Parts: sequence; structure tokens; C-alpha cells
Amino acid sequence: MKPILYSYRRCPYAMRARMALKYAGIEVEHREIELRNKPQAMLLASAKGTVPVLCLDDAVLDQSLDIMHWAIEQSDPDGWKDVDDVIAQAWIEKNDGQFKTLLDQYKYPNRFPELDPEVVLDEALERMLLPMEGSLQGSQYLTGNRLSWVDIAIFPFIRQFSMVDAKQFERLPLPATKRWLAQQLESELFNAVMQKYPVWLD
Ligand SMILES: N[C@@H](CCC(=O)N[C@@H](CS)C(=O)NCC(=O)O)C(=O)O
Repeated sequence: MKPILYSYRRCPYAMRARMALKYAGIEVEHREIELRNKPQAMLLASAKGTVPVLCLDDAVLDQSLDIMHWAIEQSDPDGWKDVDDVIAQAWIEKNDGQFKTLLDQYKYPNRFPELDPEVVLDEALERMLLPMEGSLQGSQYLTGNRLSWVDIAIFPFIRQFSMVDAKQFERLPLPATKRWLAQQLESELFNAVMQKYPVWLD
């Protein structure tokens, strides 16, 4: 039986998992969910109620990074795994930690009336976007001159950031980051995982 993937099209965590699964050539039974109406079958598999969730014969993976790592353990045709673990971990912590918090603050200013949007943007620049820019000016990808799982894990979050206010993003001094982002946005892999599915119901 194929693994079952519970997913939500626009979720950046689900996107990174779908990209890794597709890259590894793993076919899944895709179950598109609504966050407001999660299927019981998904909650039975993983009570924490976040997507993505991958149900294997003998395990349930309910963290997007675990799904990515599992996928590239099965097959890694272009050497995504071939990275310095310390550097990889540092980027992931930056992204999934501080940057994700700032992204939510930037995206939903109404939920954070006490915060000054300009300060939020400055922090996002200082803590993530400018360090990324520095790195991407030195090499083509975040961990060197080859695409790795780290680029794929981070890309959906930068994409989301760039879409909050596209005009503002265009004005930011991030040429190398924009090149990196555009390359992923145009990739066959990304476009393949953005296909639309009807909502799956129990
Ligand atoms: N640490 C989790 C986070 C996943 C996550 O937070 N996903 C969001 C959607 S982007 C979610 O399912 N939220 C539950 C909800 O909104 O009810 C992972 O990496 O898989």
C-alpha cells in the first residue's frame, strides 16, 4: 500500500515535505485537508493536528523535516543529503525558529497590534534575509554550489514572505535571494507539488 500523506496545499511545511517526496520518487495517497475541518483519520494517526502527516506501514511521521529526511533516505538522486550538518542545522533553526515567528507577525499585523510593522521587517531582514543574501552571493545555494534539502526546506517560507507584499519585497536589496527564489518557483518540482486536489473527507 502507498504511504498516505495528509497535506494542505498552501502550508509551507507541507510544501517542503511534498517536494522531498516527489524528488525521491515516492508515490503517496494524497489526502488534501482543510485546517478547520481536520479528518478524524488524520487526528487518529497524529493527535497534534498539524500537516503534513505521512502514514507509513510501520510508522507515522508528523514533522515535515522527518518526512523530508525519510524521503531522501529512500532515494537521493541529486545528492540533497550531501551537506554539512552543522551548517544545515543552523539554517533550519534560523528559519523554523525566529524567521517563522517574524513571518507570522509580518503576514498578520492585525494579530500583533503592539508591533511596529517596520520593526518586524527590519528584524526579518537582519535575522534571516540578509544572512541568506550574504550566503547566496557567495555560493549558488544555501549550503554550497549544489541544491540541497536545506534550500527546499526554507524556500516555501521565503516564498510566503515574498508574497505578503510583493512590491515591498521587490524593493528589498536581495538580488541573490530573488534569483534563488525565482529558480525554485519556476522549477518543475515545485510546480508539480502545487497541483490542486479536492478535499478528502473521512
Ligand atoms: N512542526 C510542524 C509544523 C506544521 C504546521 O504547523 N502546519 C500548520 C499548517 S502550515 C498546521 O497544520 N497548523 C494546524 C492548524 O492550523 O490547525 C512540521 O514541521 O510539520
